[in-house]
Amino acid sequence: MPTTFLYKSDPVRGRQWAEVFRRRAPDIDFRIWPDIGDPAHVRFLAAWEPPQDLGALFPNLELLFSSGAGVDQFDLAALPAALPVVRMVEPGIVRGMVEYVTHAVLGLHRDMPQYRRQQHEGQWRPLPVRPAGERRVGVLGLGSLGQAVLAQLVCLGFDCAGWSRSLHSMEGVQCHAGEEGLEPFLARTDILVCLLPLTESTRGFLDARLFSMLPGGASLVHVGRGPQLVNADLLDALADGQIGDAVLDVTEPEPLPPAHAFWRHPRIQLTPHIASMTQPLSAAQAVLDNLRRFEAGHPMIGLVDRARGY
Ligand code: NDP
Ligand code: OXD
Repeated sequence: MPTTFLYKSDPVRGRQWAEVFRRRAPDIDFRIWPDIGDPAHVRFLAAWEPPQDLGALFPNLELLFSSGAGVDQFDLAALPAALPVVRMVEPGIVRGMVEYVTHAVLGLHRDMPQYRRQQHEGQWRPLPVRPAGERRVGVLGLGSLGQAVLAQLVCLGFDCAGWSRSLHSMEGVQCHAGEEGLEPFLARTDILVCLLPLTESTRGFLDARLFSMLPGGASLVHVGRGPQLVNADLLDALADGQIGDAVLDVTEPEPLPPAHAFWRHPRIQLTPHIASMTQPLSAAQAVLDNLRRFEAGHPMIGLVDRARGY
């Protein structure tokens, strides 16, 4: 039976995936939704939003790839129980995130938000420069993105720590884990970066309780998912100075309604969920490498644990 790889995401990027498959895997019939061909031939699907009722639509589907790093857009409980789900781990998305977070952390470290406010008020007022080694950066989430970001921040000389569900070990990074590791991790964090996946345990995680465990005036860089942040708690923490500045790439909802308080807040910098994006050429190659692993019976990179939700 012929093998179809079906792509259901941005069609412009899909055409770049098609070119990689044409060169590297001419044996696979690569198709872009809605041109599905014979549904019985579809063994592999890459999607941001998969179609409803996958099991009935594609009876021979063997793998579902997310076209992005997150899988929270999938209703995991509604997918066929035995279908393996694989998130996107590819060098392009990692590089983009390293650039974005490094830029945000350096900006906060060198007081750029404060200088912008001063410029607005016509004030020429130098602030003391603190060496990077005296700035404590903490990253929530030590997955493929959190670890790459930390490796770069360590190179820049920041005092770095990370927090995850299970305990990790990273050169130059103080690693903490689990509920008992959260308080000591937050207590030593001047710039907090959130790179957690959205799951039932991380929804609403960035709230008043968490902010109260940070040193007063700490900053937030949020690049995980909007629903992890309790918007009203951030506004309160900014109002009372518990949080000094926030850089938000993700919000709930996206986009924010025109009257939302975040748009014009003097201590919030917003970007429209662009911290990082899957790069089509390296993504198609990473997916093909995973397909080869799957066919050889080897573990795939980025296989989702459906019970954990990431
Ligand atoms: P990974 O799955 O590789 O890593 C997730 C990390 O979070 C792991 O270290 C995991 O711990 C930790 N974690 C998960 N749940 C918990 C929890 N309840 N308590 C403590 N730690 C937890 O994900 P990636 O690094 O690839 O991506 C992270 C997220 O970044 C994505 O899910 C997505 O939401 C976001 N993202 C945002 C983008 C943007 O443009 N803004 C672009 C790409 C991704 P452990 O290691 O112990 O399993
Ligand atoms: C992703 C994203 O998960 O773009 O890839 O947020």
